[in-house]
Amino acid sequence: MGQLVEVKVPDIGDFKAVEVIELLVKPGDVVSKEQSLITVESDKASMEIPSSAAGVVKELKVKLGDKVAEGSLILVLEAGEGAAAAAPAPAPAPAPVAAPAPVAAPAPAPAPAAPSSPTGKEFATEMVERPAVPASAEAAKSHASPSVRKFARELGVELTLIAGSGPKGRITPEDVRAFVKGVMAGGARPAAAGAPAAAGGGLPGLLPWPQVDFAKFGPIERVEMSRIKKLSGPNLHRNWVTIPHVTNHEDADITELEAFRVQLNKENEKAKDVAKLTMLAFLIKACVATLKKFPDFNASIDATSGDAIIRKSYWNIGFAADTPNGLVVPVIKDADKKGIFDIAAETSALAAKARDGKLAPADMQGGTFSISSLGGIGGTYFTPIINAPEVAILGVCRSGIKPVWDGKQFAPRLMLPLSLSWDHRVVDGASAARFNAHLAALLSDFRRVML
Ligand code: CAO
Repeated sequence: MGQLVEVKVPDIGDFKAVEVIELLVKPGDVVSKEQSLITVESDKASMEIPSSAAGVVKELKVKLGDKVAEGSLILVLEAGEGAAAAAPAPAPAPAPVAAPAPVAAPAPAPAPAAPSSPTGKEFATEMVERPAVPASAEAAKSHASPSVRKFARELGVELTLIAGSGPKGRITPEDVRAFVKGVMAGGARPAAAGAPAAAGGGLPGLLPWPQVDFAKFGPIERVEMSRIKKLSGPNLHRNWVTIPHVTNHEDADITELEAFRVQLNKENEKAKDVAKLTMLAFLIKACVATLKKFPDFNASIDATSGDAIIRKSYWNIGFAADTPNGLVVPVIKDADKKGIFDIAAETSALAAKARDGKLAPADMQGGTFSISSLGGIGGTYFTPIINAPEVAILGVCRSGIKPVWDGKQFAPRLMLPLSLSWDHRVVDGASAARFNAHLAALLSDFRRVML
């Protein structure tokens, strides 16, 4: 049996009682000299305490939450072959890493390289001013020990994307593993897909989501989200946070168009197999004509390179359908080749299928542009979320009679509120304004759709 060696906390400067927040070894582990044994934390910094000798861990003398200072016994080692057992070498310097708060504050210029055996005073200064080198400035704010940082670096994981589950939001090795597993399993970040509960929905730099015991304030009911909501939520979240959305609003004068629609429906009231014409069907047709004039709105960003726009020479228009189980977006394929009656019949069939939960995946694929119409419900304007990988979506609200100046007087006109959200990486405000103006012109004189 090798000689027993006591490994103690070395000189850690002015820090008198630092808390043990991580045990990096357990009895039976073989450790090498300078291998990190425990992580301790003061209110300013955390650091790993390295071993002064090589050997096998016989007994841990500290537990999580203990307060230690210079000279505190960490563990007993059975010295290995060739280990400096009898006269252990002076303990190597602990590896410091600044805690989140001090790093977030403006830091003084980095200190010059530390001496190999810093004195307590020098080391204390070093802890605050020289954090372990993080992958990025943002990562420096993440709360993680040097070994976890090293582990994350080895796996190429950005620490800012991980919500720490340890005390004070500390990122543990298990958090890093769970993050990698989550990414491998489906691309969704655990924090984003699972719940906002983790930390700001997995977004870097955000505060943790508030954890409130709602039952403390009154009766509550927990309702499981529908399958559609569970699937669409993460998609909407991704689209909202990753696409730079801008929404342009416009009013279209649909006085004549609505009169035409009502007249046609009246004419066909008794006809069998003729679909009721809806404003949505006219909108789809007018959008196709507008998209042909502004092809960058019927496009996607090339996802492989990210530096090209793929314009599509087909016009498949999705429309948001509200169902008891949540929102779905069936797609009218080749809307450019279909007449308004066909489009009206198809939207009504797809909407019925959606309400019955019978849409097939193919019914919702291949869209190039979407429309979200709340016209039958109400509202004035809203900001629809772009349905990626599309780059624009038209929101439509309830039309109403408004006084419109015709050059001589105010005339009562039926105005349709339009809200176009667009991806600022692909299009800009000027083209969005032109898109809306063109669409509004088509709706106010539908004959122009044929031109
Ligand atoms: N202004 C005023 N009235 C309108 C209108 C508009 N823009 N659009 C429709 N209406 C009226 C119609 O005239 C019709 O009235 P009548 O019954 O008196 O004829 C009524 O509203 C219903 O319209 P509709 O049958 O034509 O249905 P629709 O085309 O408005 O809607 C569909 C079809 C599938 C789009 C709709 O059922 C739906 O699900 N809408 C909600 C979409 C949604 O949730 N979007 C939000 C997404 S973001 O969360």
